[in-house]
Amino acid sequence: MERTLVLLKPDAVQRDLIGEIITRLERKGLKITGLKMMRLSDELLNEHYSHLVGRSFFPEVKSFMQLTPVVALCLEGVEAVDTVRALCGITKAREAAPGTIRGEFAMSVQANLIHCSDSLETAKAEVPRFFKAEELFEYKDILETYVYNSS
Ligand code: IDP
Repeated sequence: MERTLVLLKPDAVQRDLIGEIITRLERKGLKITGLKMMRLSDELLNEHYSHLVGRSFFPEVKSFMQLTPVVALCLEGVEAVDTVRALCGITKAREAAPGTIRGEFAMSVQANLIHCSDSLETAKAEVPRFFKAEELFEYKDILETYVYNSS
């Protein structure tokens, strides 16, 4: 099982798409092991988007991510990182594939609704960045047998 981090960005919150997006992730078979609403501090955003520090649009990304609280999720599943990435679609939302979250609901590069970890290594850093150990839960999902069957 892998864990991955998802953030529902301020445009998802403002556009009342929280439920729609979580429903898609749940229905795919991903297990929610952490879920909360939070405001992102400057410090947290500098760390989270450290690969964008120095880019001309970085200040805009930061102020955009602070427009409203975001919804943070930790999702668990077999190959969860790549699976969630595929469900989200590419960064430039208007070119994201139909059927993906960004492809179905967004047109912008910046306001693209959702963040998800881009690799297992990143996920291992991002989950504890947003969730304390006591905010993550282990429980038995009775549908798991059917979600994966044998593989
Ligand atoms: P990702 O979110 O698809 O992994 P990253 O390259 O890590 O993409 O960029 C992080 C976020 O920064 C994007 O989701 C988007 O909101 C914003 N961003 C990326 N490139 C641009 C840009 O050229 N202009 C404005 N915002 C951008």
